[in-house]
Amino acid sequence: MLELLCVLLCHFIMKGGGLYHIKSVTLNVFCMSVAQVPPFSYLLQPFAQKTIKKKNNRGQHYLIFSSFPSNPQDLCRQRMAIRTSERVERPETLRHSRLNSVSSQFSDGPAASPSTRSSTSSWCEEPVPSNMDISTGHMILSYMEDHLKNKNRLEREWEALCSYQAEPSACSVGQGEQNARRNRSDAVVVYDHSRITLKVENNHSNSDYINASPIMDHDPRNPTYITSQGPLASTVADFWQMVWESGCVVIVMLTPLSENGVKQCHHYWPDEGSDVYHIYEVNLVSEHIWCEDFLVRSFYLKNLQTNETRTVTQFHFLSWMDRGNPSSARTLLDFRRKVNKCYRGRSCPIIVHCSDGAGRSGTYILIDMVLNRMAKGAKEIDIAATLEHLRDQRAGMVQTKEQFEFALTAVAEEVNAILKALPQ
Ligand SMILES: *[C@@H]1O[C@H](CO)[C@@H](O)[C@H](O)[C@H]1NC(C)=O
Ligand SMILES: *[C@@H]1O[C@H](CO)[C@@H](O)[C@H](O)[C@H]1NC(C)=O
Ligand SMILES: CC(=O)N[C@H]1CO[C@H](CO)[C@@H](O)[C@@H]1O
Repeated sequence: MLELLCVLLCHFIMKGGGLYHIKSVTLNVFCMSVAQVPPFSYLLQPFAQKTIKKKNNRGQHYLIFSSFPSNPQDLCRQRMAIRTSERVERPETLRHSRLNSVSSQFSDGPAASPSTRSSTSSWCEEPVPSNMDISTGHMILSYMEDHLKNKNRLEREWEALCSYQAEPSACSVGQGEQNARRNRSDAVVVYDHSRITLKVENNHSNSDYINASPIMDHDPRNPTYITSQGPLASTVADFWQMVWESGCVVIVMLTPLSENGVKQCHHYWPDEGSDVYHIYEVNLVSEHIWCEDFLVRSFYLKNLQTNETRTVTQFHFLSWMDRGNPSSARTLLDFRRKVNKCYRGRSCPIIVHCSDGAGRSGTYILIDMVLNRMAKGAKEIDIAATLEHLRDQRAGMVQTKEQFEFALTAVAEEVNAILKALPQ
C-alpha cells in the first residue's frame, strides 16, 4: 500500500537535452523492506517510559525522549540486530530490495563523459536499515502528538533556546578588518574556538580564514559536518581549498543561487567543462535532476600542485528559501536519504552550506544528527540539547521557531516511516 503511494508520489520529470542515463539509476519501486518479523512495535508500546524536562546546569528545561530497557525490548533489539546483519550478509536480499548504491554511481564509479546532464523519474528511497530503539521511536511520536495539541509548549522551548548563550563565543578573527570581505554581509561570523583554518602554505589569499565551522558529534577530534556560508565570488578558491583539505566528498547545498533577486550564494562550480580556482581544477562530470526540488552534480576535483584527484558529489536542494522551510518534510527526508546513501562508509566531514550557513544548514544538520543517533540505537534523544550543542559550535544554527518545528516534524515523520517499514 505504502509502496504504491510512494511510487505515485514520485513524478516523472524530464528536463535538459541530454538523454544520457547513469546506468545503475533505476526506478526503485521497492520502497519498503521485505523482511518478515512479528509486530514488535505494537507489543512494546506499553513498556515505553518517558521522562521529560531535565534540568540542566543553566537552569533551563529541556525535553527529553528516553526509554529504559526491559526484557521485551532487549529481545526485540536482538531480533532487529539479527535482521540487519542478515541483510548485509545475504546478497540476494539486497538484490530483491534493489539497494542501488548511489555512492557507486556518483563517487566511485568510472567517470562518465564530461558534462552530461540527465534526468530520470525520481524514486523514493527506502528507509535505511536502522537499529532504532523502538520505544524511543514511539516517544518521539507521542511527543509530536502532544505537540499538535499543545502549541504553547514549543513556544516555551523555543524561547528557552533563544536565551541560550554559547560560551566561549569570541569571534575576533572573523570580525577582523582583513576578513570582513570574506563574510557575507549579514552572515554569521565564526567563533574563534570553532572555525575551519585553511593551510596557509597554499597561500592563495594570505589568510587561513574561511567562514566555516566544524561540527562535532560523537568524535571530539573529527568533525561530522562542516557548515559554511555560501561562497562569495572572492572566496570560491578558499571554498575548494577547504573541500580539498578536509577530504570532503559530499557537499550539501540548501539554497538556490538567488532568491527574489537577492544573491544567496556564488555559482562556485563550472556549468560545463572545467574551471580552475587557484590550484583546484573542478570538472563537472554529470548533473542529475532527481525532481523539481533537488538535483545532484558530480565533480572531478584535481589538485594541480600534486596531480591528485577526487570525486565530489554535490546534492543541491533548490526550493528551500531563506528563513523558510521546504515544502514538505517528505521531500527533504528523501533528499537526506540520498545524501547518506552516497556518504555511507565514509568518515570525512559532509560540507553543508546555505547562504549564511546557519539557518537552513542548522536545521538540516539537526535533523540528520538526531536521526543518525536514533539509527544507532540511542535511547535518549534530546533535540533541544542537540541544538544547543550545535549553537556552541556555530552561532544562529536554526533561525526560526518554524524551522525548529519543521525539524521536529521531520524527525517524527522519519521515525514513523522506519516503524512502518518494520515487518507487520
Ligand atoms: C605567502 O604570504 C606571505 C605573507 O603575505 C608572503 O610574504 C609570501 O610571499 C607568500 N608566499 C607565496 C609563495 O606567495
Ligand atoms: C603533474 O602533471 C603534469 C602534466 O602531466 C606534470 O608535468 C607534473 O610534473 C606533474 N606534477 C606532479 C607533482 O606530479
Ligand atoms: C561583506 C562583509 O564585510 N561582511 C561582514 C563580515 O564580517 C564583519 C564582522 O562582523 C561584518 O562587519 C561585515 O559586514
